[in-house]
Amino acid sequence: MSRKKALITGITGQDGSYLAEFLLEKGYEVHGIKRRSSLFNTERVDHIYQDPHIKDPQFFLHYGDLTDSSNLTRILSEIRPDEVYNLGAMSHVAVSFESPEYTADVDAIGTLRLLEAIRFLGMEKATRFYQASTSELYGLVQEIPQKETTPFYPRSPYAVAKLYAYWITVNYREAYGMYACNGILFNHESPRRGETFVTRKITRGLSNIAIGLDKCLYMGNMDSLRDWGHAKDYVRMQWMMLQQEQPEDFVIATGVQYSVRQFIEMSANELGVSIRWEGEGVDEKGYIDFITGDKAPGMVVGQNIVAIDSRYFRPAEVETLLGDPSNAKNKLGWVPQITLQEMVAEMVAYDLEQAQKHALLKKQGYNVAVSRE
Ligand code: NDP
Ligand code: GDR
Repeated sequence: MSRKKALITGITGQDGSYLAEFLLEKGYEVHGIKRRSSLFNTERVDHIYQDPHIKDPQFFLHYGDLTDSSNLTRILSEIRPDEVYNLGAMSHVAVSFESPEYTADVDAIGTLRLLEAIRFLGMEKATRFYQASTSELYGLVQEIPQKETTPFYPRSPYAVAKLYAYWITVNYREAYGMYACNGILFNHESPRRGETFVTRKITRGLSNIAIGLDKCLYMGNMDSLRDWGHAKDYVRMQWMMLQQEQPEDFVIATGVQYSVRQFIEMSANELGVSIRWEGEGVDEKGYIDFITGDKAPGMVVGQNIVAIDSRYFRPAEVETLLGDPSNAKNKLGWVPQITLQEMVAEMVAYDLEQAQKHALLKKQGYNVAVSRE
């Protein structure tokens, strides 16, 4: 039997890289679309890159962009994949307020371009389609916890664009009988998470401070509540959703909620540091209460390591998200395997190692800049 072929948009991102690994392990031929950039942008998939000169390669990257219909049509017609995973997106909620039109072009119309290319090529009965939908669709939440039937109320240009993508996926399923479905995924993180999303900003920022490369972490709304899972658990579910008899949309979440402030405390604890909070609202600050162990040689008791900066607040906020994954559990047997505690430990360990490497370079006289958002 010939290998199944998958095409992943957004393969260079967090989820794309884990999904590519997962599908290669399952024996798939994996194709991914990468964007041209002035710097290498394949760091997350370099470890699975295969030299195209080897015999029988299983991993391929194609230049492309979700804003370019002819390019998408050509790639699809050349590969004729069994499964398409549309993970590519301008995925940062705060940035979508700065670039709303581009976000709509990529996240909303980009999805339409892919679906329409599949239909135009007559592949709508052969190719299965996964759309990376999001808990941001719930925005100003209408029900707690949120499930597949909870009404949407998007609160950012990103979420509004994803709302279009959600419904156009449903529409192609109903209109053309396509196997197309939405995974409504709640926040999921990992050491491969982009550095400007809140969890990674925290684990990286605190690790840099622990090693003495930075002084203070500047945050936005720390009262925000999220349902955080691990990306590895969530990409497994993306694949499972395309293996059912009938296409269906699923909520993927852990069913447990924490605040940004709690995530900071958990990350600090991993470094052997306890935080004392003082002040209210935008004047709130986090000081080091005590330190145990030797993971944080660059920190001192009493140091102010967390402060608020109003520029990290959003024009409209999603205050609380909590998913109900019962449907996925009951119908697909999906249960997340990695706990939040384990994930925080993994992320802090990774970022601490990175910080230690940077500190070593700095000690040797190399110029190391700690970039912040
Ligand atoms: P990332 O931001 O890590 O990755 C986004 C990917 O999309 C990158 O590969 C990026 O390329 C690519 N991309 C951006 N713009 C374009 C474009 N114009 N054309 C083609 N590709 C483009 O996101 P995640 O991996 O975290 O998320 C994957 C998907 O799931 C996204 O659609 C996101 O919106 C959605 N989602 C994510 C959740 C999460 O918590 N992580 C939760 C719910 C939904 P490059 O590397 O060049 O920037
Ligand atoms: P989110 O993720 O907007 O939920 O979208 P993000 O990690 O950016 O923010 C989560 C919450 O933390 C608050 N916050 C901050 N956020 C950032 N980035 N930086 C800060 O300094 C900061 N301080 C507080 C935010 O206001 C927010 O409430 C992610 C993305 O992956 C989307 O693509 C995906 O669809 C959703 O998750 C589900």
